[in-house]
Amino acid sequence: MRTVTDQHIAILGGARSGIAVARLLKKQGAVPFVSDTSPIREDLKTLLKSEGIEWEEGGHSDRVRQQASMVVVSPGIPDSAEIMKYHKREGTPVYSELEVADWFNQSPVIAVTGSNGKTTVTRWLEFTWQTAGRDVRAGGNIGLPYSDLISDSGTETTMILEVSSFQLDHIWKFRPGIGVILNITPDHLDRYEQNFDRYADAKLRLTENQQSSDLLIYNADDPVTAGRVEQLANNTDGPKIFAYSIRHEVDRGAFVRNDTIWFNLNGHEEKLMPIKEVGIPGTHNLGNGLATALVARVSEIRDEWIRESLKQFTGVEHRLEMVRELDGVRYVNDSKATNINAVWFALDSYQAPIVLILGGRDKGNDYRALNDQIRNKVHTIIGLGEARQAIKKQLKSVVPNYLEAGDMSEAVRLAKKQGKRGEIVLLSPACASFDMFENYEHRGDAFKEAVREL
Ligand code: UMA
Repeated sequence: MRTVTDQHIAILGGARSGIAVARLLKKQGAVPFVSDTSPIREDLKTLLKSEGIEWEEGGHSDRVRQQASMVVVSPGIPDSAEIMKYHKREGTPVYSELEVADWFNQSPVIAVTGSNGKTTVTRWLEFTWQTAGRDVRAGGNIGLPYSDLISDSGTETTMILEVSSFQLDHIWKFRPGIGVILNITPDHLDRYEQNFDRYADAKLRLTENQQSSDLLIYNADDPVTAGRVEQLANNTDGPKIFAYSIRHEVDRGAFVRNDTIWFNLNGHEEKLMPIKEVGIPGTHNLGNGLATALVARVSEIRDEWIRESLKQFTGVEHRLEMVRELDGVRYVNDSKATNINAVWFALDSYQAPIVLILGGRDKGNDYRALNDQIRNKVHTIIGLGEARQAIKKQLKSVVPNYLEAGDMSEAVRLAKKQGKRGEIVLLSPACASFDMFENYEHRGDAFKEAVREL
């Protein structure tokens, strides 16, 4: 545990991460000061006031430039922000909320990263631990900051964290006992100078402080992840590496043989269960299930609880979430699909013809990566939000019917006109939500409300 008593710490960003870490630091005896370029929510200001934490809004003043011994940065603030450039020039120590929360954590940590599926696996692990009757907290990028989990957890608790590249950008000593890398596909390239290698480097930081008593679990079916992890394999001081694959058998980890999930641990093979019993559909979810099962198995959760959890888990909100069936058309909310790869997997999960609602804040996407899936399955695309122009330019010639909507309710009404019995209306935007919504949850809720009003 690190001592921060009486230290003046500048917290950049007064949203969920900033408020949570300010409160944690205050409890640890520090003097945090929260600063945001935008207005801070009233309820959050009330909370800060009640705990004696000072703040400013509408800009970063000299107080967060000159009077701070260290800075904690929220994940949403890019290194290109003027205040970040200032602290880089000055050499001020800058840490992410993930790093700082970890200084005060006593629980074993399982950290899950990847471009897609990390919320599903984080929640699935939490569900497995609950099924086994073990004490567990889940948080991180999932929406509940790590800092908020510290006060009511102890050495018997397992801390399961969804970790984003933004949170890893400013770690120093963060060292999960078990690290999980699900996949690395293009996302957030606007934050990494359009450089995919830099984004992959950020993801790999999950394991940079791991030691030989730690474990790293990775998806051997994902070429980028596998390539990166293979480079680590020769490091004798590094973590023990386990793989999972739905395509081939692995020497150490989990795999599928004759439609059955198997473990291979220390040269000993064990059968777990038939894949048809896994509760949520889609081949990518079989991979997520394997990741979950393997993490649980190496954490000494009994196979009967792992089987139960793999059967009973129903998935997460805003991720291929079935909202309603109306006139034979299924409406599916996949608002959490904020990159191209996630949309590819969403389209891959269905055999029926699809009306696809796509768009939001573009992150430098190449929508043409969806061409094959669209040609096979999608008869109508409804473009939404700032990305409409880019989508139209790249996909209009690929899809039979291209339409545009001004808001979510119009998009859903247009989709209803286009969707026929047996088909699917799918919101799977491939974009961030911030052009029209507070976050992807807000966007998913708007979709669900519009669908329920049909
Ligand atoms: N701001 C400044 N100065 C600047 C720029 C911005 O003060 O120069 C302010 C903004 O006005 C804003 C704050 O900084 O108020 C940034 O807050 P934030 O965007 O980091 O918001 P939080 O509520 O703290 O949410 C963050 C994560 N957000 C992002 O990574 C963008 C949440 O992940 C996470 O759930 C939460 O911490 C708790 O850990 C969301 C996300 O979209 C779900 N993540 C990305 C993803 O999943 O793809 C990575």
